[in-house]
Amino acid sequence: MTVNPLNPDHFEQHDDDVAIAPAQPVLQPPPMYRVIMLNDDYTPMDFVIEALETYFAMTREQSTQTMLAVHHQGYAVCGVYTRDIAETKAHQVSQYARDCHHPLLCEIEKDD
Ligand code: TYC
Repeated sequence: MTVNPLNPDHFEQHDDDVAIAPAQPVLQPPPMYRVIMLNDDYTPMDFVIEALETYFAMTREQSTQTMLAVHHQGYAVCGVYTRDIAETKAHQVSQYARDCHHPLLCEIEKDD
């Protein structure tokens, strides 16, 4: 008889009662990054409050408290995100401020 190796009926059985467990992928959570807002002497407080509401979905109360924390302490964390999202938000806020001729800046740092 001709043995066709592509015919499943002709496969030899070599499993010999060995059970093979399906591989369990080990998934790590992604590294997270803080978006930090920096104080300056020129950006109006109302502008900062509006930017925090727009880019970080804060309520008026949250954005006011965060603005005051930046104003008094020099900086505050606006949120913690994966790297791409943190970079995008920091860039959006800084670009919006530039477009409106304010020196407001955000930067990111790794959250550990
Ligand atoms: N210090 C600014 C002022 O007195 C207000 C301000 C708050 C600016 C927070 C930037 O990230 C900032 N007008």
